Amino acid sequence: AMIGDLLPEAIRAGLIHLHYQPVVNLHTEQITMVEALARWTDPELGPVRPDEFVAVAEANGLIGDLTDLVLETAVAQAARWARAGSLLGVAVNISVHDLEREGLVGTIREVLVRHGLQADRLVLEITETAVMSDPARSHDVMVALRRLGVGLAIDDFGTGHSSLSYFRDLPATKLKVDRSFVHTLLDGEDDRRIVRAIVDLARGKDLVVVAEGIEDRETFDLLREMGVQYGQGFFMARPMPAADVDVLLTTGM
Ligand code: G
Ligand code: G
Ligand code: NA
Ligand code: MN
Repeated sequence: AMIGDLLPEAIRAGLIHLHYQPVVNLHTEQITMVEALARWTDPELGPVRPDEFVAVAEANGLIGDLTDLVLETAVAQAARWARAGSLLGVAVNISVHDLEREGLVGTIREVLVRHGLQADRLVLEITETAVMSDPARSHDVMVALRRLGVGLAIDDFGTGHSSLSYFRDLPATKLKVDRSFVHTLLDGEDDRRIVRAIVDLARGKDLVVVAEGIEDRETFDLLREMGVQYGQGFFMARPMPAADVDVLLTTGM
């Protein structure tokens, strides 16, 4: 069987589970939030890569159901952390197709209320490319989501095509610097100039900057010195089950 044949049942049966990757304050080195990342191991296919099954879900009209499952699981987990006295926020990736859904904002409100989670504990990550596929529509949806109180991160920032005038009015709370700029940061001045420019743009709009894909101490230190507040990457922590996040929270990074 193929991914497309097995995915509907995997979603229906809740066989997609989540790993959580810590986002770390580069100054305090504390975990401030986690990004939820979907994982699926099929009995027949074995582990299926998320970029593959997300693409299949988008192509087969299943992405709404997948996003709902991820939202439900991640919000339930964040509510558990909140009840345990943790301040941990959770980020969920949403697809370009989710932005086109009529009921998206209502669904998110309903899930938050049902789990008793404060809206500001949830961040939705939207890639810059998704935002720019229908800039006017994206803007309206983002404004409605901000009214709800959830955070909005522009994912893979720097790889899409937003103009500076669109950026000026962007109702986001966070920029995630794409890991293609972070990877080669130590190699030369070009990527450093780009990251500095992003930090500068963000400061002007009171946006939080998160660097993705930090894989070594040198890059971590350089980003902190450049004024980036938060980071994510294999150097600090890989995506992991919620129980392993609990261990990190009690023992420290
Ligand atoms: O999780 P990485 O570990 O391999 O994820 C690969 C890609 O799949 C990334 O681009 C990531 O954003 C995407 N992805 C992972 N989980 C989800 C999800 O729940 N929803 C969406 N839309 N994309 C996801
Ligand atoms: O931005 P996006 O949602 O695509 O990011 C999630 C993806 O990035 C996941 O596939 C995750 O496993 C991956 N990722 C997280 N940290 C690192 C890292 O330090 N290096 C690399 N190469 N990938 C990372
Ligand atoms: Na993301
Ligand atoms: Mn990204």
